[in-house]
Amino acid sequence: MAVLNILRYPDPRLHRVAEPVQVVDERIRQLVRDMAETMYEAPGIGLAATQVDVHLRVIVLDVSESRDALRVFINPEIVASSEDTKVYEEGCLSVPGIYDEVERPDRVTVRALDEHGQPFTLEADGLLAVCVQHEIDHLNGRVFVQYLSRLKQSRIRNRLLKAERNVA
Ligand code: QAP
Ligand code: CO
Repeated sequence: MAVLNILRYPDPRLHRVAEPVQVVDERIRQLVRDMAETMYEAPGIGLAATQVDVHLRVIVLDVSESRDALRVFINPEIVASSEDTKVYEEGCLSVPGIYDEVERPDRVTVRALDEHGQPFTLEADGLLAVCVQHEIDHLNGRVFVQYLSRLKQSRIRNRLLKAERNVA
């Protein structure tokens, strides 16, 4: 197991579009274990492979209070979304210290493969629905700040670049 390095906005690698997983093999299961360890250590509730600079369609998330309900999504696809939307204050391990409101469909149906390559369908609402949509966005090269105004995006970019300089 290993804690992986998390890319930080505005790293251009966060905007790469991830490739589908061809075969769910031991290499993918090792990636899933490392991503889960990285998410729990952070701590966070969701992590996409893009955030650890692996451009494959793999997501881990755990929205439980008890931190013992890991969910794995390989090649996830949103097959249905509700008409009604909800606004939620989102954050991101790649955008530390920044939280802002994003409006998304309230409920989504997701199809994916699990870590054994078995297909499943999940009907998600609440925080799970927000999180799975946020993580699928990462696989498509989209970071939640891109839903905010240009002004907010440039403030966030400048704040994080400044923070990066201060640690170097
Ligand atoms: C995505 O985000 C998410 O700024 C997962 O300093 C977030 O795990 C989906 C985190 C909210 C839905 C709602 C953020 C940790 C963790 C920070 C995370 C930070 C430390 C974010
Ligand atoms: Co994120």
